[in-house]
Amino acid sequence: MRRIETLVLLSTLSISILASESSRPRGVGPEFAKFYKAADSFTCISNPSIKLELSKVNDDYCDCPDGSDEPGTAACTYLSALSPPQPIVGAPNTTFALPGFYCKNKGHIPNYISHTFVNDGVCDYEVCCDGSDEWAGVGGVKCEDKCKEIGKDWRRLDDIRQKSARAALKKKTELVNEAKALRAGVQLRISNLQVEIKDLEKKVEESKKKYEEVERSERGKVVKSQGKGSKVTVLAGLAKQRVEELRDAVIGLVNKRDELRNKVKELETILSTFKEEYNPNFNDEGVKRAVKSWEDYAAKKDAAGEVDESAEDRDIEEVSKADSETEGINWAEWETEEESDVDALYAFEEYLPGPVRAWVHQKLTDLRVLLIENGILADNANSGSESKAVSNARTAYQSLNDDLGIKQSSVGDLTKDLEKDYGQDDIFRALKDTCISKDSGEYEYELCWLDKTSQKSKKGGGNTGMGNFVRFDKMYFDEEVDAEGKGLGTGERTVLMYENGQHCWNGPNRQTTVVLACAEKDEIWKVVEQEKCMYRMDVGSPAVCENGQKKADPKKDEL
Ligand code: MAN
Repeated sequence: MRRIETLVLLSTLSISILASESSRPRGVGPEFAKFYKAADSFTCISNPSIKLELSKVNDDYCDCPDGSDEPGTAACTYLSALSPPQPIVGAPNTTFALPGFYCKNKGHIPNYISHTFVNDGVCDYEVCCDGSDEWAGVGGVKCEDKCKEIGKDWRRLDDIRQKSARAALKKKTELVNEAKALRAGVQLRISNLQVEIKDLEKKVEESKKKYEEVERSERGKVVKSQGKGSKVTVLAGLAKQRVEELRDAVIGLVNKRDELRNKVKELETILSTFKEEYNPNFNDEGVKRAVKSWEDYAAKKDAAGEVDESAEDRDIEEVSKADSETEGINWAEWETEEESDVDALYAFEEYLPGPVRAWVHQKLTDLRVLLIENGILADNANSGSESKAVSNARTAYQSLNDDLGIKQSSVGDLTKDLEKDYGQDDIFRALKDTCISKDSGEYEYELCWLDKTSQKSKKGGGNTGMGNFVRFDKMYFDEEVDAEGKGLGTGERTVLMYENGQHCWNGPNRQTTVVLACAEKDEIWKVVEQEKCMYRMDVGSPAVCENGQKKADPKKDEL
């Protein structure tokens, strides 16, 4: 298909301009008619110093440096960018004054075709449906006027396109409204949270105060040990346990000793009997040695005399007795704390009449706190045991404070979300977290709006990340739009950049350029891997439709 260089679609020509059509030279569009009105001469449009006879217009010879004297021929086509450079002697200006050869296209839409294609022997119905570009019949070519049928077909397709464009715009409006509602929802959540935070801050302050008060007043109280007790009491308990263990060990040893003593006595009796009864005439060396050893042992024992162990035995017996049976330690005395003077004062409260009791109690507590704070009394709070009242107050304070922290961080997150770029009209807020997918080649591709892109091989295996959304961008495209309206068309398009996907073996981290064009529904049209692991996704979405936007350049698909 031939590439048409310069085209200007003229769908809004005024009737008055059309009325003067017949008086214009061939190839002149209505907006240039005024330059060709003079009855006696023609002045080059961009070079008013050059005046020509009227017969020089469309005489297939290029006189004006801007080509304006040849609106209906290809004589000046060397002035176009595609023409080979041809230096024109003395030409001050080589910019073409006209956009092209004007095809009236009656029954369809008037259009300009590049002068290059005028009388080139090819019917360019895509642009000139009336065949007027081949007026000279070069090579015998005859281009009949097809504007009626082409125009009819175009209008039918245009009707579909317009309907689709209206539906797309309606969808877009819905998305914008949805995004507005979502934004309002976030704002509402923030303001609700702010009210809750204010209330909570008060409660936290109160509960903190309460906790500190309880802690302070508990400090002033005499803590009656529940279970663990004071250091002395604990020590007394441990000492009592240890003494009992040692006592048991002594008793065990005494029993063992008595057992061994009895065994020795028994053996001595056996050996003494043996010495009395053995036969000295029986010359057995072993027996003689044993008798001799026994005699030595007995002699040594006699020499040492009887050892009186009764005192020692008495001591052991005394130590082995329980403390309650002797004059030993009175553990009960150590195991219960003695009442302090302050305790006595507290006990004294009980004798006071009701109304006075509370007042006196408070005064006593304050006094005790004062004494603690001035280092005169020991601080119960440091004793390691916390009263239930203090721990309850602390838990209540901490839980309110934690709740406050959570709410404050939610407000932070939501505020950041409001500042985040969700595209024009905040529209992608409505699409965020939704995904669309497409089967293409050996992969299934997925696009999750403002989140990530991925591919999944049909042969199995997991998802491969093709990038995470980083930013919006704009890029210019000049591409085709198919009969169904799918394609990027011509113009600046919104682009979503997805970067830092899964690393590509021997390559970069995968990334995807998602190019958006207006469509009735969200749809991935095409995925191409332009370079290794660098993908481009062409996607249709109503989110990028513009009011009055020409959805597709009709130059290719309309005919
Ligand atoms: C996978 C896919 C392809 C990519 C190769 C690179 O097969 O992600 O798109 O080209 O890895 O090794």
